[in-house]
Amino acid sequence: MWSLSRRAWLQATGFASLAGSLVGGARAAGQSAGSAPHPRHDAHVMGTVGRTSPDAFDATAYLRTWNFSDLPAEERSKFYRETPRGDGTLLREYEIYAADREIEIAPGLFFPAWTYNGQVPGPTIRATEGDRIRVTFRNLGTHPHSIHFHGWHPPAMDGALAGQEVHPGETFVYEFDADPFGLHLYHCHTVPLKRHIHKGLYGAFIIDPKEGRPPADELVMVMNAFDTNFDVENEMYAVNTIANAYMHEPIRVRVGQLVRMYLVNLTEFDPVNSLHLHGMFFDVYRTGTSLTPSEKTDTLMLCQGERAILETMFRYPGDFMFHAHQSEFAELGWMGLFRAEGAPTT
Ligand SMILES: [Cu+2]
Repeated sequence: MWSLSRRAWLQATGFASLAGSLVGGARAAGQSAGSAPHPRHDAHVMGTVGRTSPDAFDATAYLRTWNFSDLPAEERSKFYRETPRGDGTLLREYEIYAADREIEIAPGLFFPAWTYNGQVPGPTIRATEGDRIRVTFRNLGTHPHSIHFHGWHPPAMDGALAGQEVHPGETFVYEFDADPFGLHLYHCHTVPLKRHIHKGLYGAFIIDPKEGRPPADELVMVMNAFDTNFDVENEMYAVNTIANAYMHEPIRVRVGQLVRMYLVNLTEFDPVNSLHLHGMFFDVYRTGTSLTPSEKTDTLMLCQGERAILETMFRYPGDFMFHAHQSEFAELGWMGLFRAEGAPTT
């Protein structure tokens, strides 16, 4: 079991950006009063050193996976099936289970998570407005859990009311219509809630409008964080669990192609999280159900549980940084790169 203070953890995992700053500061202090006190940053490599194993969780594959689309057909059918209905909609059936599992959240750093289907975030669930969703939930973990979906559903399907927790070894079937369209989420709603969510029981839930959205390269991005020493404060922040995953393996996009990010904030213990994208602006469709963007910005702040769909088009090839605009979060793992390829559009 890891039990590290924030500072010890930084040192242990080699967060070079902070280490570089400290080295630079020491050098600056040694300079004469007359010289410019500008710190040097010789070792200014941002982020973690080394890689996590992609065998257990592949952060790049997660971006573009929904309804278990990463699995071969036969394997996929064990977890996801769709059946046409008479009215043109689909019955979408999911097999979701809760399981305790140690997950690697930074190179060599393991967190004792509670997971949906062995991964954090859980599998992305995606339907079209009007579809029927049926989720068979098995609790294979050691604590009571549930699944609480955002969106319209009757109270019996809420997963949050008294007596609705699913005990270890038990099964419950959630069934409801996909309504309304928008970017939603799902999470465990068993008390103590902050612990059950923070341990990793959450995922993205996308409902597409019937008429669809314009074609785009679509990415699921869940802002999350981990309290590795259980002091009700996070030691590590990320988008999609693994610190700096996309610094090491930039998200590849095409210049001139519409990029749509499904951004969900499931950070526990901090009231807000944010995303800032370098070198461009994006359209924002905030939590709700609308096809009209509410703003055009380069920085977005979301409260815990809030979501936003972001759309943009890269104009120039090259690397574009994105990160939480809370500097502390960024330096504790929540930073990545887009790598745009293709000829400039302007
Ligand atoms: Cu739970």
